[in-house]
Amino acid sequence: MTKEMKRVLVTGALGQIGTALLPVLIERFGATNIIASDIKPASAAKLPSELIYENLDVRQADQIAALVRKHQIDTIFHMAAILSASGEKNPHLAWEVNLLGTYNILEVARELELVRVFVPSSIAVFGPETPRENTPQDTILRPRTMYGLTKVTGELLSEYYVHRFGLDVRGCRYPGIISHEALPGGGTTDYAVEIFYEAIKQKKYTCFVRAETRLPMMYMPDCLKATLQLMEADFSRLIHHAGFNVAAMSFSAGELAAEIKKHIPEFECTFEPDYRQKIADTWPSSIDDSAAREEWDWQPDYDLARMTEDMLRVLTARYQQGLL
Ligand code: NAD
Ligand code: AKB
Repeated sequence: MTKEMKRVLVTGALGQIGTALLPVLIERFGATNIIASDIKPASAAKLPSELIYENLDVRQADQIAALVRKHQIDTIFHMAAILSASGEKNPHLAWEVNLLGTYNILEVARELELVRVFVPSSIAVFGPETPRENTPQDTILRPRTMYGLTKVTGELLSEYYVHRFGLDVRGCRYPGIISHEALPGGGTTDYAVEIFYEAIKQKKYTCFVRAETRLPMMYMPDCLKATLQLMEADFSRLIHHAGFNVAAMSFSAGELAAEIKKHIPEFECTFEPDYRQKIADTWPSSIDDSAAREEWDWQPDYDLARMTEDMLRVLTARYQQGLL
């Protein structure tokens, strides 16, 4: 029987995904049952007023354990991380936050017998030797970034805790996530978000990967749907636990620019690849997510056209109110 989740801690809650996840968790569990945390101060974001906020550095296991005890936490959504581009600038920090942080979360969860933990992974687990098209669930994991390396280890650690200690750990390999609330935090796929803001504000954008760079992407509502659906799936149906491939759409940077141009005809995009091109070149262009579909009924709602329309609608309204 899958145990019930009642009191939830979110780490890295002020990041791109954490910020969008909080309202969904409040809706699902009630505001008084959600504890948001981040290494940044609460003032760094506009949080729902009824929410409990705690400063937490996931590198400090004693801090995590104290918070879990204080708030009688039974479930953790572990979103704290250093992403791929920031990780290449500071590999040591990525190692510490992503590896030690994840290990600490799993250890505290084991010791204090939590009900469930979500540990996200990424398409960054793949590398140049991985099949690039329709990348299988179980395949070669030899990434070339420190971020990817920590994500592979996070997946392996998560599976270890499931099999060795019976801890219920789950996670999926998010593609590049596109959203309109908190800005992305130092990843390679950040261009797919920045392009919308600049298209509306400046009518032009200089993209840091080549036009033909094609990567798997997902709109935030699908990201949140996948996260909650996997966390609420029947444990007995799961063959995999951490690192589920999840797909929604794949497009090149040029195709994204062309899609935006359909709505903003004067929009011009130029392409000037920087150090992030090398990272993007090692990642898949499309993902086979049949394991997620079979084991917990995954299905996305947004494709490129629908996502673009929605992003432009929301951001244009905000721009017109002087809020962008
Ligand atoms: P983000 O960079 O936007 O947010 C991460 C948060 O972690 C930040 O608010 C940061 O302040 C916090 N943080 C950093 N160091 C910390 C520490 N030592 N202790 C506590 N908090 C710390 O990241 P995100 O996009 O929200 O990603 C959430 C998770 O999803 C990460 O595990 C990331 O690897 C994964 N992911 C994200 C994407 C994406 O496109 N956004 C894609 C694949 C996987
Ligand atoms: C990044 O680009 O680092 C993230 C990811 C795909 O993990 N968006």
